[in-house]
Amino acid sequence: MRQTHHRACHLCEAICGLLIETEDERVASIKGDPDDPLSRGHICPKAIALRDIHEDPDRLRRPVKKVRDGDAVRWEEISWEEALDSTAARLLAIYREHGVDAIGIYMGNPTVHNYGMMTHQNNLFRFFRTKNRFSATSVDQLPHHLASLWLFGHKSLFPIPDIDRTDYFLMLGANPVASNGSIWTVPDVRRRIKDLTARGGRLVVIDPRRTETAALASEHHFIRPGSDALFLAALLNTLFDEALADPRQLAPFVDGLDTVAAALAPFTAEAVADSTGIDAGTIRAIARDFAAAEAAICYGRMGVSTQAFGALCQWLIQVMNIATGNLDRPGGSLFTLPAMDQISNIGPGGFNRHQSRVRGLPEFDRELPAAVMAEEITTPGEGRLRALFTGAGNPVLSTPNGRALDEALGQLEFMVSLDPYLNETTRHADIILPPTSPLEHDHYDIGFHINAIRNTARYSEAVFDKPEGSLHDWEVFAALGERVAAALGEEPRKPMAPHEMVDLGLQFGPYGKDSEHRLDLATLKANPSGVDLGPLQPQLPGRLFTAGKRIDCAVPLLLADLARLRGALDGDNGGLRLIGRRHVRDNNSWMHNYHRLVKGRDRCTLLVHPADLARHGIRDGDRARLASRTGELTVTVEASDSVMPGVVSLPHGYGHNRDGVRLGTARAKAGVSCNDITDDRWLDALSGNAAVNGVPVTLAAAPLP
Ligand SMILES: Nc1nc2c(c(=O)[nH]1)N[C@H]1C(S)=C(S)[C@@H](COP(=O)(O)OP(=O)(O)OC[C@H]3O[C@@H](n4cnc5c(=O)[nH]c(N)nc54)[C@H](O)[C@@H]3O)O[C@H]1N2
Ligand SMILES: Nc1nc2c(c(=O)[nH]1)N[C@H]1C(S)=C(S)[C@@H](COP(=O)(O)OP(=O)(O)OC[C@H]3O[C@@H](n4cnc5c(=O)[nH]c(N)nc54)[C@H](O)[C@@H]3O)O[C@H]1N2
Ligand code: SF4
Ligand SMILES: [Mo]
Repeated sequence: MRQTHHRACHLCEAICGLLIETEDERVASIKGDPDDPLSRGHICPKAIALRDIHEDPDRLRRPVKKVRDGDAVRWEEISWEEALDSTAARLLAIYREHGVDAIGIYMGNPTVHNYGMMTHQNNLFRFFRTKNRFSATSVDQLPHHLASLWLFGHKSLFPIPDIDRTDYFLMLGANPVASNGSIWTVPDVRRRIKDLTARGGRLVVIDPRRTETAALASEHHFIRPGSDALFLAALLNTLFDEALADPRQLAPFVDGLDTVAAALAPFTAEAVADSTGIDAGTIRAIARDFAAAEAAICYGRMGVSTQAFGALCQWLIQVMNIATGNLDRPGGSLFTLPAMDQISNIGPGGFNRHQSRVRGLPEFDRELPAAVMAEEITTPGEGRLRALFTGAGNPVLSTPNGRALDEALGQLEFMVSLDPYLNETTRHADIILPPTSPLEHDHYDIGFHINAIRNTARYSEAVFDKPEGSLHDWEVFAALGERVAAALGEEPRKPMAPHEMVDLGLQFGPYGKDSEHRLDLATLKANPSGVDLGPLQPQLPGRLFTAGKRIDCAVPLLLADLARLRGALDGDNGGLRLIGRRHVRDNNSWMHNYHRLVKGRDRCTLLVHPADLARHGIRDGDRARLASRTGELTVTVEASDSVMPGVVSLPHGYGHNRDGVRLGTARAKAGVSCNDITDDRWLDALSGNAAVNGVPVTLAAAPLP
C-alpha cells in the first residue's frame, strides 16, 4: 500500500518538513513539504539519507555484548532483558564500590535532535549525579550559553538573526550554506541570503576560508584564526570612539556600556589590524555601516566559539547587537516564543560550581569540558572515572586529542553505549544498546523551535511501526531507570511517553489553553505540516531571566579575560593554523556510511594555500605530514586559494579505519580524524570549550612511514 507521511527531518538544525512516501515497509520517496510554514519545501541532500539510515545493514537491530577470546573480540547478540539487567547491575556495582563520580556520562549531538532522549535521560541519570558529565556542548556552543546566561539570565535564551527583515548582516565563523544554520534554525538559508542581497541588503562574512556562504556575500574578509575577539573589540571601540553607539529602545534596561567602552580602549582598529589581518580602514567602515543600518545583525557560530577566545567572542557579538539597539528589533536579533517553551521549563544554568578533579577546569550546567575525559579515566586516585555511559556520541572522533581518549577508553572497567552503530567510540563498549531507527519513532523538535527564525510548531508521527523486540531511546532510559530504582528500593513509577509530555508542554505553553490558539497535540496531529505562530516579536525586557529584568553588559569574568586578549595583540607567530570545514553531505562523524552521501571525490583533504605549498615544497595531491603537539597524520593535500595564507583546513568526523569498526561504506573512504591532532590543552581558557579551530600545526613533505 502506498502512503504519504509528514515527517520533520531531524538530521540538522534546519528541521525541514518532509513528505515521505512509503510502499508497504519500504520508503519510496522523500521530498520537501511545500506546506511547512518554516521550511517551505526546502530540503538538502541529507534528507534522502533518512531512508539509508533506516535500511543500513550495518545499523544494529539487537543489543550486543563484547565477548573476548584471548586477544580476539567478537560481538554477540543478547536479549534486551539481559542487556538492561547487566547494564544496570554493572553501573550500580561501580557506583557502590567507588562512589558516584566513578560513573561518567557523555551525550552527543543527536541527543538534541531526538526528543525522547531529551525528555527521558534523567530517568537514569537522576541516580548518577556525577561530576563527570560531558557532552558535545564543550566542543561546540558552550561560549554561546555563557554569553546568554551572563547577559540574559538563561543559558538557552539565544538571540536569533531575523535574516528575512534585515538590512545588514555581519557573520563570523559560520558557514550556513554548508551547515544549514546553527543556533539559528533557518531552512533554505541560501535563498534567504539571495533575497537579502537582492533587496539591497548586505552580507559581510568574516572567515579564514572563502566559504560557500562567503561566495554569496556582498563582502568577505579573511581573518587570522582566533583573532575575532580583537576584531569585535575594535568594532565596538570604533562605535564608542566615533559616538556611534546607541542602544535605542534598549536604553531603559541596559547597564554597563560605559564600563565596556573603557575596557575596550586599548583595542583600536589600528591596534588590532596586524593581528587580525584586517586593515583598520575596513574595520572602521564595517563598524560605521553596522551602526548606520536601520536593522543589523551580528552573528557568529562554530568558528568563533571553538577557539581560544570563544566566550569573549560571543559576548562581544551580543554587545554589538545591544550597543546599536539591534537586539530585540525586527531585522536584528530577537528571542523566540516557542510553543513548548523549554527555556521557561528548565533551569537557567550555572558556571564553575565545581571543577574537574585532575586539571581543575570549570563545570558549566553540571557538565565538565569534554577535553578532560581522557585524563579523568587514566589518572589514578579517588574520583577516578571507571565506568562510562555514552549516548548518541562519538567522542573518539569528535573531541580534541581523540587518540588519547581512544586509548583511555580501553582502561575503563565498564562502558555501555546507547547507539545504533559499532563505531570508533562504541567499539570500546561492553554492551551496545541500539534504539529504533528515526522513521520508527515519532518526533517533536523540543530543541530547535527555540532557535527558529519564525515561531511554528509541528509534530510527526512515526513513519513505520516499531519492529517487534525493539526499544526507542526513551524506553531504554526508562527501563534502565526502573531497574536502578528497584535496586535502590525506590517505588517504581511509570514514565509518561514523550508525546504526552509535549502535549502538556503545548497546553501550558504560550499558545496553549489560556490563549486564543488553544494548541495541544491534537491540533498538531490535525496539521501535520505544522502550525504557523508568526514572525519573531520584540519581547524585552519581559523575556529576560535576569534579576530586575535588566541587561548588564559589564560581565566581570569577561572584562577580566580582556587581559588575556591583550596578549594576543602581539600578532601571529607566522606558523600554520588548522581550522575545520563542513560539507553539506557530511554530518559530524556519523553519516559516512551511506553511499549516496559519500560518492564522488574524496572530501577529507587538507586545503593549503599555494604560497604555503611552495614554501614547504609540496604539490597539489601530494601526501604530506601534518603534526601538532599531540600527534601527526598523513593527509592528502589540496591546493586552494580559498584559505588565507598561513591557514590549513581539514574536516572533522573522518578516520573510520580503526580496528573493529562496523561501518562498511565509511571504512572504504575512511579519511583521517583531525581530532587526532587537535589538542586537549588548547582551549578557551575562560569557558573550557575546546579550541578545535586555530590549532598550531606544522606541515612536512614526507608522509608518515
Ligand atoms: N552538512 C553539515 N551540516 C551540519 C553539520 C555537519 O557536520 N555537516 N554539523 C552541525 C553542527 S553539530 C553544528 S554545531 C553546525 C555548525 O554550523 P556552522 O558554524 O555554520 O558551520 P561550520 O562549517 O563549522 O562553520 C564554521 C566556520 O568558521 C570558520 N572558522 C574557523 N576558524 C575561525 C576563526 O578563527 N574565525 C572565524 N571568523 N572563522 C573561523 C570556518 O572556516 C567555517 O567556515 O553545523 C550543523 N550542520
Ligand atoms: N575538530 C573538530 N571537532 C569537532 C567539530 C569541528 O567542527 N571540528 N564539531 C564539534 C561539534 S559542533 C559537535 S556537535 C560534535 C559532535 O560530536 P558527537 O556528538 O560526539 O558525535 P557525532 O558525530 O554527532 O556522533 C553521533 C553519534 O550518535 C549516534 N546516533 C545518531 N542518531 C542517534 C539516535 O537517534 N539515537 C542514538 N542513541 N544515537 C544516535 C551515531 O551513531 C553516532 O555514534 O563534534 C565536535 N567536534
Ligand atoms: S537541511 Fe538539515 S533538516 Fe533540512 S533536509 Fe537537510 S539535513 Fe534535513
Ligand atoms: Mo555541533
